[in-house]
Amino acid sequence: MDYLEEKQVKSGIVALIGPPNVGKSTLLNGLLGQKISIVSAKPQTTRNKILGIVNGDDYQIVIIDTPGIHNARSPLNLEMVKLATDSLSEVDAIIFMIDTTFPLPEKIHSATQHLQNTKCPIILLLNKVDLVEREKLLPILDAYKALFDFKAMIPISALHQDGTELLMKELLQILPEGPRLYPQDIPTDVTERFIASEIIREKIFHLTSQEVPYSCAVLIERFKEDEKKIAINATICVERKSQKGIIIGKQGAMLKQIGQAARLELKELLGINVNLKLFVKVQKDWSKDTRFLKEMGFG
Ligand SMILES: Nc1nc2c(ncn2[C@@H]2O[C@H](COP(=O)(O)OP(=O)(O)OP(=O)(O)O)[C@@H](O)[C@H]2O)c(=O)[nH]1
Ligand SMILES: [Mg+2]
Repeated sequence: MDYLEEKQVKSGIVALIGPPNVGKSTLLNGLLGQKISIVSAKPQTTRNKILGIVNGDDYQIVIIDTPGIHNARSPLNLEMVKLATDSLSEVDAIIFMIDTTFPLPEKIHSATQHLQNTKCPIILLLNKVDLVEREKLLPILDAYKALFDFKAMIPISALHQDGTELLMKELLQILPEGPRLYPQDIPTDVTERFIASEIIREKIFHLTSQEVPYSCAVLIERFKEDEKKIAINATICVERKSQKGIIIGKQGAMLKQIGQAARLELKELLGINVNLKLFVKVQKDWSKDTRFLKEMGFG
């Protein structure tokens, strides 16, 4: 068993935090070279902690992608923010990411508050620099320098994988020597079942608008693999009857579109044909229902 070998490498755990929609999940997927965390142009896409394990010959960096930190009110959002802030304890380093196109430090004050009590080194990533002119970067860097004593400040483009080498270099300087914490051949701790539910949720984020994606939770009812295919039955839980109509669409058109997009991507990700059946159910006000949230793994 590879992972029990005591070879000393640079190894440690890094929390990836920041406001919603700044590009955290995009960065994680880019560093891993494969998609494990869903991405959308809407804020609050990620709802769970997603662990990505980046391996090299002489390092292993375990990166925790987290939900965006914001001023949450609803029970679901409070749980999401708690997941993110709880992840700050017992890590070797923190990556705090901001979106350089929304650079104002005052706006992200609530997120930086959580950094005050941490003891480990914090790297500031200024993401989406592909969208800003270079000369605009300097004043932004200065503003953040005044706000907090970051170990390093790195402008990057997670989307174009620009600047990520510098990030890796910084992380390797920070991380201690030790044994690998995970086997070398697994990129994540999330199950294929979880990835299936997330990909379906991502398609809902891409294809629907307003409150609808936030009112959807996806439960995998069946996940059965044979030599030729994986059969997946999933239920999309919505909070109200009107949302059920939107998810199903005219003559089932929306549900069909969600199913097709999810099936195609799952086929590629899992490397096998996928037989996907989707159902829609009203689970009244589930995002405020602590019992349901517990069933979903929150709290
Ligand atoms: N132009 C540009 N867009 C980016 C970059 N990184 C991420 N994005 C886009 O920003 C949006 C949000 O990306 P995500 O990775 O989902 O952001 P997140 O921080 O994980 O968001 P939450 O999970 O909601 O907290 C998506 O539309 C991405 O394609 C970048 O470097 N440049
Ligand atoms: Mg995310």
